[in-house]
Amino acid sequence: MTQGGKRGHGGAAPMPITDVALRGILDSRGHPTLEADVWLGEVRGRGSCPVAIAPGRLERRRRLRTGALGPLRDSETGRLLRDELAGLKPGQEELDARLRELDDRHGVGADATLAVSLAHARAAAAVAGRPLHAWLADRAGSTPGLPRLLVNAFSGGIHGTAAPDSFQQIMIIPESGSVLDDVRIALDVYAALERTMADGSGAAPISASSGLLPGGRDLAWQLRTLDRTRAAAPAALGVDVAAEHLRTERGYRFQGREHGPAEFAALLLELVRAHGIQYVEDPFDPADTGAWEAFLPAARQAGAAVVGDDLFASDAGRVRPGLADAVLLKPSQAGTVTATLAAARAARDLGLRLAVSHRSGETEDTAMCDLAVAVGAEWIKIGGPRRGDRIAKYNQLIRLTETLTSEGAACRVPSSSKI
Ligand code: 2PG
Ligand code: MG
Repeated sequence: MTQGGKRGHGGAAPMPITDVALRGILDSRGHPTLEADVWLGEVRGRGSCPVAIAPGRLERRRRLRTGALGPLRDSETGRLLRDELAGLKPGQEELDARLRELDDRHGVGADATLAVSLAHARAAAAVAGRPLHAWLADRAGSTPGLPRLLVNAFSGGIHGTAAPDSFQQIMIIPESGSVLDDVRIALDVYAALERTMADGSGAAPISASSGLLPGGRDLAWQLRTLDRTRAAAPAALGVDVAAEHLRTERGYRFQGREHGPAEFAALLLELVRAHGIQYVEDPFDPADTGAWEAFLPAARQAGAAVVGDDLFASDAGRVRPGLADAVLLKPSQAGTVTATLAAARAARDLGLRLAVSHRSGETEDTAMCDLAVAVGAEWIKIGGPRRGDRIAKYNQLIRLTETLTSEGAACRVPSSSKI
């Protein structure tokens, strides 16, 4: 990780923070979350924090602020942040260390620290005259690149029901070789699925992250339907098992039965082979490291990449080899921009791949797209292509594609390469 000023562009000296204003806004599920404005002189940056339906137990915690909407400048947290930060001239890393300390000491919450951290990053990028993705890449010492899409087709697990016993997401992974064509493929496949699912009014029910809700149709039906629908399109399949939420005392609850870890692994591998699944996220609970270790070589051999979400919780200190092929990054798990970039660097240092992900409750903030491009993530996961909160991300990715193409940046993983 590089300090501002030491590497290439974006090296403007840190500016003093002149003001910090916190406010309560709504996420895409209509739940309150936090947004922050950070002022560096006349320049304002803004950032907000998404909210998960059921966060993993290892991630940084939000602070519960029931019903806190509108200006929170003079709330306990708002005042504390302003008093502690205004007048400082910190640079991003120092600011983020300070924010972490304020969370550890006063429990301001990862929602407050991320909103302020991101707001500062945006303001600092503007002061340096750099687009956010380029400014973040300067900090991370990474080469920007365009990711492949993970498109939520069917939702289930805890995103579909209070008693989860199936995958949280089944995703299509378009593989045309260009982001714009990938978006077109995603739209076509999704629309075809939507027609299959539509009720009498022509509408199909969707989850918080805009995946289709299969209702009474079981997993076998969903996978069969996906195989048929994408038959003519260059698109692979991925799944988020979100196994932390399927954990029972002796194993995992899946498809109406409890399975021991070894039996569950065998069942997952059978599905990987039968449907050519190329991406498997969180196949086991984070504590079940033995199961992860045994699964990794078998999954690789079957052609799937294993990805750690709740396992690593976007925490550099948790990233270690032998468990997964890739680290999923969620800034709200990490709590600050610097901690997120540190997790990205820890992954790269071990030769692991990266995915950048939304949360089930999103705001209109699109910084996750800039982050994915900045660290050259192999994948980006932004939900199904429906509703404003997800579409805002697709649109930002479309814009970034134009910027990166005109910068002549390395465009992406070639379509021929296996994930
Ligand atoms: C995931 C995310 C996003 P949540 O598991 O990857 O889809 O879900 O925000 O509920 O953690
Ligand atoms: Mg997940």
